[in-house]
Amino acid sequence: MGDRSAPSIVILTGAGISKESGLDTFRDADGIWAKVRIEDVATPEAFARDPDRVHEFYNARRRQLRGDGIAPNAAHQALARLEQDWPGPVLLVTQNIDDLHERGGSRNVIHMHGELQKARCQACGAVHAWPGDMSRADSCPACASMGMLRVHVVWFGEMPFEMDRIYQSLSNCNLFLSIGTSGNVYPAAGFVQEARLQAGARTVELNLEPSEGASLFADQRYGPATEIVPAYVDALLAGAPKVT
Ligand code: BV8
Repeated sequence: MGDRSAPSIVILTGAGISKESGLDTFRDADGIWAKVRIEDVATPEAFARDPDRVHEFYNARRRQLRGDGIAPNAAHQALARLEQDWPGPVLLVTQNIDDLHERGGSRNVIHMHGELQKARCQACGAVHAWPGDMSRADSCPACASMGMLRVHVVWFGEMPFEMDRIYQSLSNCNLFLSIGTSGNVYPAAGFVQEARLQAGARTVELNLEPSEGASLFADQRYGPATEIVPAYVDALLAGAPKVT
C-alpha cells in the first residue's frame, strides 16, 4: 500500500454504497429528498430560519446510523481491502456523512460533505465528536457558547471540504472509480472530467443504474454495490484490468 511509483486510485462514493446497509439514498423514489425539501433542512438559510427543525432532521439520521442492524456491507469492506492490498496510493472521497467506510476498515478517507456524528461551533469554529442528539440548548465544549453548535456537514451553497487535496489527487491518478452516486451534485459530479482531462485516468462507474454522467466514463458496471464492487476489486487485485 502506498508505493508512489505504482498506479494510484481515487474512489468517489455516494449514498448508493450505503443503501444495502439500510440507509436511504437521496434521489431514489423512497429517497430522503422525496420526504423532505432540501430548502427546509440542508441549506444555511434553513438553519437560520428554523434550527430546531434542522437539528431534528439530523438527530433522526444520527439515531438511525447508530441503530441496530446498520453496519458496513461487502462493498465498504471490499474498498478497505483494496486500500490495504493495492500496491499504489488509494484515496477514498465520499459524499456520505455516515461512518460506514471507516467501520468497514477504510482509513484514507475524505468526507467532502462532512460527518453526521460531528458538531461544529459557529462561534469558535471548533469541531467535536457528537454521537448524540444536538439542540440549541447545547454549549460548545471549547468556548462554552450556547446555541451555536451545528452538524458538521456541507449544506447546499457551502464549500465542500478538502477540495485542494481532492483536486490534487484527481489531477494525477491513474484510475478513477465512481460508486453509488447519481452524478447530480457538484462539484463531486465534475470529478470524472477532472480525472480524465487532467490525468488521462481510466474512469469506471459502478452503480445500480446509469448515472447522469454515465457517458463520461470509459467503463461501466451495473448492479447492487454489494455484488459489483467486491467483484471489481477482486479483478483489480488479481491484476486485471490493467491500469494503463
Ligand atoms: C458548492 C450533506 C461552491 C448534507 C450534501 C454547478 C451546476 C449546478 C449546480 C451547482 C453547480 N455548482 C454548485 C451547484 C449547487 C449545488 C448542486 O450541485 N446542486 C444540485 C442539486 C444541482 N452544489 C452545492 O451547493 C455544493 N457547494 O457548489 O459550493 C463550489 C463550487 C465549485 C467548487 C467548489 C465549491 C455543496 C453540495 C453539498 C450538499 N450536501 N450532503 C446531507 O447529507 O444532509 S449533498 C448530498 O446529496 C450527498 O452528500 C450527495 O452529494 C448528494 C446526493 O447524491 P448521491 O450520493 O449520488 O445520492 P443519490 O440519491 O442522488 O443517488 C444514489 C445513486 O446510487 C443512484 O444513482 C442510484 O442508482 C444508486 N444506487 C441506489 N442503490 C444502489 C445504488 N448503487 C449501487 N448499489 C445499490 N444498492
